[in-house]
Amino acid sequence: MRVPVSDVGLGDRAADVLRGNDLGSMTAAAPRLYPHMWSWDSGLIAVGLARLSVPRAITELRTLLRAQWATGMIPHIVFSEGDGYFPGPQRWATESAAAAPAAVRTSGICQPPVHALAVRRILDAGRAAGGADRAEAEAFVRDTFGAWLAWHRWLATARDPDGRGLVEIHHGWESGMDNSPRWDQPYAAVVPGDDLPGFVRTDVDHVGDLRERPTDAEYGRYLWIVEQLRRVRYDDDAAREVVGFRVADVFMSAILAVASDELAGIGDELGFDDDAAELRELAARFRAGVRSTVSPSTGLARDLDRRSGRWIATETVAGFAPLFCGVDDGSQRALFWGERWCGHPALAHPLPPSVSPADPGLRPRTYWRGPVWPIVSWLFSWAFERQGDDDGARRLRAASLRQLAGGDFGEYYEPFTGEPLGSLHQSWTAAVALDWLA
Ligand code: 9YW
Repeated sequence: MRVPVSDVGLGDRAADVLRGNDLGSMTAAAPRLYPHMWSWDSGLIAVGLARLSVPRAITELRTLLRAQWATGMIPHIVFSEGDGYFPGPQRWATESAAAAPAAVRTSGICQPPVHALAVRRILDAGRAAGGADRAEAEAFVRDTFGAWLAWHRWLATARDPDGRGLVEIHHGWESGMDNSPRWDQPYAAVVPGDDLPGFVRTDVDHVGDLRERPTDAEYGRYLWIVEQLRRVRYDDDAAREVVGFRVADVFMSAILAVASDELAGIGDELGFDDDAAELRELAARFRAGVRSTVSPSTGLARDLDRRSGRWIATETVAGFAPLFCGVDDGSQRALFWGERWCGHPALAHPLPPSVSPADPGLRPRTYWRGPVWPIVSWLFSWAFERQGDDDGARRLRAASLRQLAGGDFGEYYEPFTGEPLGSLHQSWTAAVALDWLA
């Protein structure tokens, strides 16, 4: 039987995980499975680090920004010197891209823009601590505001060229929810060419139960898209023409909306009035985009396959994008806590699984096809708190801390048994625990 550690012990163990995965100026996403920096992980890791050391949290985000592309894109992986992860820098070959940074090796796609949430947390933590932390946090925010703004502008232009208020993604990896059933329909149209270079996966060496990971067929499609992007040297305009996967991602759009509000608030404080106004317009545009996707029959938001023009109506946690970004009329909140979701009687903890527990297609051990991801629970608890729903935030926090009480900091959890799965000692899981415990 798993012996729960006390909340105090849990905080110490979470801090140990972040220290153990610290590579100096970046934190590996996980000890063996993911030996590099991932973009949205680093945002959430910085939220946790801000509870331990404001300067270390700042270092994390400065490292990420050193990898920013000239276009404004923040790449989804910043490679460390470590190896053992595939696809690594040789496969991505982003040195051929005109916009890629010269001194840092990166992937050529992006991930959800959660970073402004961390910037706000760092500023608040610095101010609360006072002294040198305050000075450093304020200088950091002033120095980097333009870089975060450029990132949001890139998403709002290169990835929403028609101004619909929906961020277009070119790879399931960009959503952060890699093999979610959301992407099955668009991936079905991705047929790897005969000239796809061969590959040997390394993820399967680090996860004991292969059912937890995507299949080889899924990996073939993932790598075919990398190949398509590599062949056009990651040029934004050319990519839209050639890439086999173009989907308006409703959850990423909701993240861009709330993050733009956070950045607008910081812009106000810095006296950057025009930038703040631009960010608020952007937030309003993406909120309207999110609202426009809601299915009248299920009440859930949908992604839009831009290549086929078809809606993607899967019953996944991403369907709560309107609730997350504050454009819900109350019906999504009821659905979220109801029997098809957190209130499902078979769940080990009342937390949102990646797929509805009432959906017979849920696969309880397979990655984004069923397990509960603590960072997703954290994002909703963050949003609820921001919306003034303290009770909702408290319920997610309490249930998540019970889920994490074993101190393993799993990458994801079996929804019905509560077993930790994937990589243990996952950095962002430890980071959100620290934030919940603060
Ligand atoms: C992979 C690092 C990343 C996350 C993603 C998650 C997984 C990497 O791990 O993808 O190779 O499977 O899906 O959201 O950023 O934690």
